[in-house]
Amino acid sequence: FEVQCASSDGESGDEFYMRRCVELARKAIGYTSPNPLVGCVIVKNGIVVGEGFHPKAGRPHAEVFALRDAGDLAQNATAYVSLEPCNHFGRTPPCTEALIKAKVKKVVVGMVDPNPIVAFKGVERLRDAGIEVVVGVEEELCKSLNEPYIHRMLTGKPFLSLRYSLSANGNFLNLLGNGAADCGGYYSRLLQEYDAVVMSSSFFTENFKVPASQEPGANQPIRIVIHKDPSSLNQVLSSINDITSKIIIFTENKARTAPEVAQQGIETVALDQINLDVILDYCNRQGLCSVLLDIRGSFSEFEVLVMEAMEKNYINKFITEILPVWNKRTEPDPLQTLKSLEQGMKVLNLKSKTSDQSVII
Ligand code: AOF
Ligand code: ZN
Repeated sequence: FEVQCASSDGESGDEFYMRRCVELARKAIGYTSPNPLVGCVIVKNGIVVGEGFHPKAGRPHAEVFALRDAGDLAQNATAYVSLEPCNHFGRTPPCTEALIKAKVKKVVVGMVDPNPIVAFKGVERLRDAGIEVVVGVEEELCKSLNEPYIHRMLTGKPFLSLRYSLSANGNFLNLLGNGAADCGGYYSRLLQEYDAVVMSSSFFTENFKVPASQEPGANQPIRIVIHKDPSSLNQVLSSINDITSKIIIFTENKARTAPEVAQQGIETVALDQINLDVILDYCNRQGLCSVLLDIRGSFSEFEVLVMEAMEKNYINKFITEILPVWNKRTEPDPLQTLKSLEQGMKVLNLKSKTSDQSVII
């Protein structure tokens, strides 16, 4: 006998189990790049007999963990996977072969893998082996789980988000709201989620604190520090007292040579002019799928990067925090600076684009 539906609101069991896959996959948030987040559930006669998720690049895939968990019960069972099972030898062997060997009867896939080495080949391989395959269950949810991975696969660039705080009268603020303090709230979760965070050095020199996610067991993003003036680099280096993940400082050469790297775990790169393409290429080469451009500290360090991001249409997501303050900003007003650069339209565009993704504190 088979229990078809495990939920109460009349949807099919497929959606229910796929959502469980996504829930499992999310346990590895922050850890899997350049790989995607993937979850897998093995169901037999309406009972979950195995569960697994991909914990980290280089480790086995979700299907392998779920099949191990199910053991012999995988035979004639249905496997739910949030991403199409791979059909290639990467760091690990193909999941299609593992599913075939385990003799599952049916595979329900959330979304096709955009990785060109996989793209439909996994589905075809399973069908060729006589396994029934259903594709596209809870597809939007599965896609939203892996927005950065999909974006990088399709464009060759990391997914870029711009985070900033605004006062009620529309000025950039150099602070976070209480509800989003460094030690908790959405900011902490953002750091957990993103592979890299780009920040101004003034953040360090003013706070003497490296922002770190406080989520339990969180992976810390690579910190990319923008510090234009190499002559004061030592000051920045000495204010960094916590290296829980790699720190890389981008500086400008300006005919003066940057001092030698003073501390272990900190890398410095001197460019003629700091630019986003170099930073994004660096992240891409490191296998990072998502980058958070965090506007705090001195806005002047960021101005060029933000303008470049807007010019080139690189920003995939705007994360706006609007604080209940009405401030008269100290000079120079960054919004005025942008306007004076005749980018008024783009500023307006930036504002309107925030509406559906804003975090309002
Ligand atoms: C799956 N299940 O859990 C994951 C998949 O180097 P590898 O062997 O880890 O392969 C990485 C690629 O495999 C990755 O780019 C993506 O196409 C796929 N990831 N596939 O069936 C999983 N993480
Ligand atoms: Zn696989």
